[in-house]
Amino acid sequence: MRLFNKRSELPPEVQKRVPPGQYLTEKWPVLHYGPIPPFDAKRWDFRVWGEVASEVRLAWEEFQRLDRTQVTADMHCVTTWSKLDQKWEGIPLRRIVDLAKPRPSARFVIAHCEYGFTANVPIEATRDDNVLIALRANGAPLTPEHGYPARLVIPKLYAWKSAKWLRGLEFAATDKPGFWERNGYHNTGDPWKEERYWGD
Ligand SMILES: Nc1nc2c(c(=O)[nH]1)N[C@H]1C(S)=C(S)[C@@H](COP(=O)(O)O)O[C@H]1N2
Ligand SMILES: [Mo]
Repeated sequence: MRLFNKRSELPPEVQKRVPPGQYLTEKWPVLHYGPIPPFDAKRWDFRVWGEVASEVRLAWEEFQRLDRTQVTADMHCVTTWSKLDQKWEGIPLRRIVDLAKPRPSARFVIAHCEYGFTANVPIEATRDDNVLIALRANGAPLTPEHGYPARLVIPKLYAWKSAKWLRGLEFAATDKPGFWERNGYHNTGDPWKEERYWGD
């Protein structure tokens, strides 16, 4: 297994997929604050609320039966590692939007996770075809440390927006900075603009 480090040593076609200031890794690091939450299929539910025409509450049984999609996408962590060609399988965010029908007043999406962790994005960032709620990664169910049973994946933003152990989505009229966004990380987090920290 090769572990490239310097961006300048990568072949040009790979280099152009690695945003400025990032290093390529072939391992998949684990990064989060706090403990890994336990999963109880009987108590788990997925909720959508806020500026929506129909609130959603799905039990695990129903949630994991929603139609799935597969996405291959690169992953960029603000701590400077990038991992190319992650293979995700899960529920396209579009499917959740169809169920909940956000009102025109909905301008932000707040991901709500176990233990009160949240991450905020402008609603536009959730409209790409490769945004999904992943249940599987690289051919297997998510492992507990990578977000089992479900995590948000928004490939075009730094990976702290790809909230693990996701339990719900809130559509909001006003922005609500999430956990990392309140703790020094940039509110938007576009890796191609190196929006890493407050003031970048
Ligand atoms: N619930 C939760 N999700 C989270 C985090 C967290 O602290 N809590 N950290 C984020 C950060 S900073 C990164 S880089 C990615 C890392 O995902 P991975 O551990 O699967 O590589 O998860 C994101 N999702
Ligand atoms: Mo991160």
